[in-house]
Amino acid sequence: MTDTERTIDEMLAPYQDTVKKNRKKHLVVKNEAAECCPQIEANTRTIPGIISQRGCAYAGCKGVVVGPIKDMVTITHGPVGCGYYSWGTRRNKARADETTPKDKIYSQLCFTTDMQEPDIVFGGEKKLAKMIDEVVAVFHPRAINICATCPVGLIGDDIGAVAKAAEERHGIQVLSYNCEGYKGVSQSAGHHIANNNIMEKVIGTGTVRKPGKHVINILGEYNIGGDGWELERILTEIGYTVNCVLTGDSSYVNIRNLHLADINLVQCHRSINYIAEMMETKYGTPWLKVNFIGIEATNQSLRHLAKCFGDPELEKKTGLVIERETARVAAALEHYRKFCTGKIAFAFVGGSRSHHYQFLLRDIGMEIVVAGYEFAHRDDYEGRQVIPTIKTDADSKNIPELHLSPDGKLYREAHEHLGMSKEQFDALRKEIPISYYEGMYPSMKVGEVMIDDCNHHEIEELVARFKPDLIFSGVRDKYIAHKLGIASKQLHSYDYSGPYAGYTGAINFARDVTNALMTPAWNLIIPPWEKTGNAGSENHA
Ligand code: CFM
Repeated sequence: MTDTERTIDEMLAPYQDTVKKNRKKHLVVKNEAAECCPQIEANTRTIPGIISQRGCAYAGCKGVVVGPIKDMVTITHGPVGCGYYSWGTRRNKARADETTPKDKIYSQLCFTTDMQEPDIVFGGEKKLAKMIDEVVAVFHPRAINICATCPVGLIGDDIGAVAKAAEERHGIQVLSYNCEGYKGVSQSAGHHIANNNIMEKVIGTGTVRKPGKHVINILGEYNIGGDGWELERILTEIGYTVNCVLTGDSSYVNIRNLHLADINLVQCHRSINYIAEMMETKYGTPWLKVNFIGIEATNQSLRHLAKCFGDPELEKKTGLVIERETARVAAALEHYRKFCTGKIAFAFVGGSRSHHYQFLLRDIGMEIVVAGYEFAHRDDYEGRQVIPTIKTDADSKNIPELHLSPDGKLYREAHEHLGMSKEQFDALRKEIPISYYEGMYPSMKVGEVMIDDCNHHEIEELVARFKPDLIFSGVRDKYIAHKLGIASKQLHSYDYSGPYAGYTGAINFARDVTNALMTPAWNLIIPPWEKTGNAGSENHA
């Protein structure tokens, strides 16, 4: 038994037997002997009573996928808290949209029906219909999203019928999402529900392909702290036309034209792989897994993308941009690397960043030794090849699966989308990750830990064993780290900083990490028990 395996046994020791058995399955310590990733349990219900870091289906649908679309108004049908706490709290930035037909848009607009007790007793459909009318009259959105919260499903409000009637009254699309918070086991269910609706109702309804030789979409990039803008800067310079970033700084008008692009890049696999896969089935659009977090990772993703078009000019320009940008940031990174080398970190984030940031941290000499996803699925840890073997349970059966078939008019083979022969495409598939994600495991080093749906107790125990220099997390666990006397950075919101993607992002990140590591704050704080030497005798009055 290794030291780490012993630590994990000790960490699980205080649990009851059933809890211990359950939690053990959510952990993998990378082991030299294992050729491929051992099976990890993921996307299953958190044990009641354990406070983990997860959110709800509504958060995944409204907060993550549909809320950021800037020319749609999103209505939260529910009590005020769900709408209030999901408005403006995720840093998915958007530029002003001055192309809207009547009113210019300066911010993503979200409203709530503020359900009260009478609405719960007598139903909230009329209130919702009235709100849609007001929203149309005042804001003239291109389209509307209605997101359900828990009580809507419990009392049986038919938001689909309200949406349909409103579409007829106003002549714009009104989409309803049955993303009641209790659906599934986490926000992951909400991603899926949002993906389904956008796929079924919006993608494919447009007819305008943006001008340009190589038109691409970036899926699963939410422009947190401006990440998406950094990617657009790089990709546009190389010669691509970015049709749409889904859904960071995205517009309904561009989402309608998603199917007219040549390829989908997938940054966050967890939240958007459904659309990538469904578009492949329906339109034949190929997708490529990319990671633009880290210099080497960005360079590799750009090289892979360039290969997809068999265009020597594009490959040449890609090489030049990579060379220039890598050189531009080299000195700054070298400076920060002096402070960061040899330091270790934990990362507890949703469903993709704990993997993506491993590359950027290695660029500055650091290592993530414990990597946790809140709500990822087995494929995000083990790779997509395990998807056919994943057992569906009662919770996942709650989420509808769309079974699509190729579109009679719009379907084209993947190689046709990329303007190459079938043979060329088959050769390409062997070389780069087209329609494939290998998951986090191959990036972990021996002795490092992958942990699913981690909780407060486990974080404390892992800290005691590994003594990390920095903990990357969200706002809820940031202060656990601080109370343990360890620097912490939010990897969801970037603590008001960013972008962290691409080249410019790498410098911002290295600077912020260096500041966090070098602050003398942790040595200036003396906990009361160390002052007195006796925890029991401290007088807190
Ligand atoms: Fe994808 Fe995200 Fe993430 Fe995610 Fe999220 Fe997020 Fe995240 Mo917070 S879509 S899975 S549901 S990369 S909001 S932008 S940071 S938990 S790791």
